[in-house]
Amino acid sequence: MSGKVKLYGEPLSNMPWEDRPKGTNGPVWRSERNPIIPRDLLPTSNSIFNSAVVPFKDGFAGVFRCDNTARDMQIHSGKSKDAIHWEIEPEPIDFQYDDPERGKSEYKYDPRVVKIEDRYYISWCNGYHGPTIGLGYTGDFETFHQLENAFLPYNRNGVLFPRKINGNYAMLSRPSDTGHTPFGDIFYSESPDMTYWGKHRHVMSKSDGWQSTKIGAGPTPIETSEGWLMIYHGVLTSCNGFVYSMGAALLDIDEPWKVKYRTRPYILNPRMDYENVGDVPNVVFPCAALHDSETGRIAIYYGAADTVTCLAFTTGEILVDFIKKHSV
Ligand code: BMA
Repeated sequence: MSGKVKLYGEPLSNMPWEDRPKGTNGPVWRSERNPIIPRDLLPTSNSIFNSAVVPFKDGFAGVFRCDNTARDMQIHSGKSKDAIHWEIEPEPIDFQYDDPERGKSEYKYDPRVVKIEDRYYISWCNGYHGPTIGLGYTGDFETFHQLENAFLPYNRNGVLFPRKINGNYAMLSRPSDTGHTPFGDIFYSESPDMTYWGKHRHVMSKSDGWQSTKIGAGPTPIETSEGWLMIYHGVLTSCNGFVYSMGAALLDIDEPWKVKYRTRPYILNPRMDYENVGDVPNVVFPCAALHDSETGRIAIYYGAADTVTCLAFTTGEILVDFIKKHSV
């Protein structure tokens, strides 16, 4: 790639891309095709948002948050040739498990997906006597296996790193409470086996402005020559309710609980109609990012207004430069 910031990982020349529109200078710009997934792509869906995608074979696969018209929250798998037009399975993912207690799930939402070695791991917010972090995996996006919940309730926004760190699997999460949490910091945990999680470390707290109420990790962190690039959401409490924006930070490669830089301004905030109007207004909520190690291009997938799924673009060079120049 050009410039000096290197994104590690596989080349991904078939990922979606749109150049930054002339006359704009923000670090992240929206797809002109937004929203790429309408709320009613499935006949039974009330909304499809806060969803995750990964490269798969010669195309892409994903796990989608589909709230149905009874307002049950479930996750569905899907496939795509171009990562823009999606075929989503009409039925929720039917996880396999041998211990019935392990499979208990009152609801599932906000999935993330990451390939680690030869498996695609899925993390989501799982209802088990309150929200906690559900974990599962698949090799083919046909058969899915459910693992133990990573933590006790209450926890949300569990995001796995794409490789082991210090010999262990690693995850970011956001301990919380039973309801629509009015607080929350990001923590880091490690596991030797994806079952037992420990070595918990505090990563970062809420700050001021757009991230003054709570924060939570978003897409799988991207390994770069400048540290782990973590895109996250931050929440401000306005007199009209919560406002969800997007920010970014650089974490130490070997000790990711150490924050090197973090943006004081947001990198994207709700300002388009599809972000300001919907089931929950004023929300941009990132859950996935594709990147191409050759060109440094990044495509961010985010839910808008808890209703539809959208796409935005940046590059490693532009985003890392912005984070460093505008750090808290
Ligand atoms: C959070 C989660 C997200 C949602 C956001 C805004 O607590 O429930 O799924 O997008 O609230 O409603």
